[in-house]
Amino acid sequence: MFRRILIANRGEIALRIIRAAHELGIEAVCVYSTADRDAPYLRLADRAICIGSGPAKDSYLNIARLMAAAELADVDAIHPGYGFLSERPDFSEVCRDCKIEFIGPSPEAMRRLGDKVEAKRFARQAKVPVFPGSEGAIEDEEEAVAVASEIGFPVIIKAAAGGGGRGMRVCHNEPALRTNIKKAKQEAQAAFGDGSVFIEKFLEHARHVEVQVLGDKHGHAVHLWERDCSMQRRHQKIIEEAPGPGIDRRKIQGVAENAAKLVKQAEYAGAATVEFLMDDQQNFYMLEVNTRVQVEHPVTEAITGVDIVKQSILIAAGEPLPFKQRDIQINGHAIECRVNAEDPSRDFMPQAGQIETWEVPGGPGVRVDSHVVPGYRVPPNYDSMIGKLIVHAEDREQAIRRCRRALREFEVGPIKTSILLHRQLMEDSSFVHAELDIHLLERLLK
Ligand code: MV4
Repeated sequence: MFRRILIANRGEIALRIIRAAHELGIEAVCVYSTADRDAPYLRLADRAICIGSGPAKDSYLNIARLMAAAELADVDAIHPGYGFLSERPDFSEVCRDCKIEFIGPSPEAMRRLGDKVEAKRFARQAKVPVFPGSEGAIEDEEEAVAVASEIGFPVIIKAAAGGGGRGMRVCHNEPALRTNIKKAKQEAQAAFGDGSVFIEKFLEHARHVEVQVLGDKHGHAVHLWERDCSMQRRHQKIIEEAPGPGIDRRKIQGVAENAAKLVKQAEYAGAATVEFLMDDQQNFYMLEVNTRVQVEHPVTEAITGVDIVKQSILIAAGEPLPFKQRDIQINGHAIECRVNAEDPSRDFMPQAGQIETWEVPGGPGVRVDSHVVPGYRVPPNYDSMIGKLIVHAEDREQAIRRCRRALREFEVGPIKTSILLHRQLMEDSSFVHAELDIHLLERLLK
């Protein structure tokens, strides 16, 4: 087992990883930028090392400085959290070269599943459903037109190296496809250093459903069921819940089991999320695989009782998964509300500055994951998420009631946050009736 790990991240996820490490009897070393120097969670770390200035490229994205800190602190492993370097195969590779365990997949497994064309190949092999479309990357305009005439319009062009909504173009007819294919390739080359693009059938109305998987280093993988993450704006999720409301359990069971098979066949060790769109007939189509722990992991922890962050550390240390698929049962319903330092009434303008009031809810079934305390200053350099409220109850209706209650208790000021919006969403009839769609939130905001 590891003696000491380094956390290559900040904020709530750094604190979440400190807590998991300490429960495992592992020392936690944090790194921080000068913008985070006064952050109180650093005092919970066994050691905190300054690695540079506020801009992420000079600190949390700077591999050389992170490796220097890891060497200085003599750690056995590095947890990347989410964002920053968490999905960079070159970082996983540098860790391996330095004989420091990367708490996440090998660079090879990360490359295999991080590339959307490759991931689709693994999906087909594992009988994970994908959208009809090109088998691999599209080489030229004629090939694109041929595939489109087979699957029919509308189609979507995606970058193999893209993700999270970057590098996509929807085409409704052949002339549009012809003009867009060249542009998409150039754009992908400029943005990701890889001009590979592929096309697939475009689905307009859908829900975003994702399956949590854990794979170990002994060839085992289990799924932890699904989350619905349809409540999003501009590819930023704002509410996530588990299990997916109204989803046929037999159907999702088959999809989730094959998602676990996909992860196993990719020889992937660590936490992974297989993302899907689900249409109104509850057909599933895989979008991509996220090769990291996700912001929304706590709703899955709530319904399964599995500590995903602890498991990710144990997997990296070479431990076999301590449970079988049949041990993973769903208990109740969980909802997560992301608390962002943003003003929803001003087009979600980021809010930096001092938080005076920070009164968090408590009581049965309420969890708040946050590094904020009264007097905390939100630095302007990073993303605006300052915490997460996670509620757990016996069913969705009770979870919504509990969520409303917790949101009433949650007071933050003077900076604006998404709490007021969450209070409104918990009363919205479409949300309450689980009439979910990836465009619902943007419709409600109009
Ligand atoms: C799609 C799609 C419709 N049809 N693919 C956006 C993020 C990236 N992971 C894939 N995305 C989409 N891919 C096909 N074939 C619609 C989206 C999409 C979306 C997906 C999930 C959550 C929110 C979304 C918002 C807009 C578009």
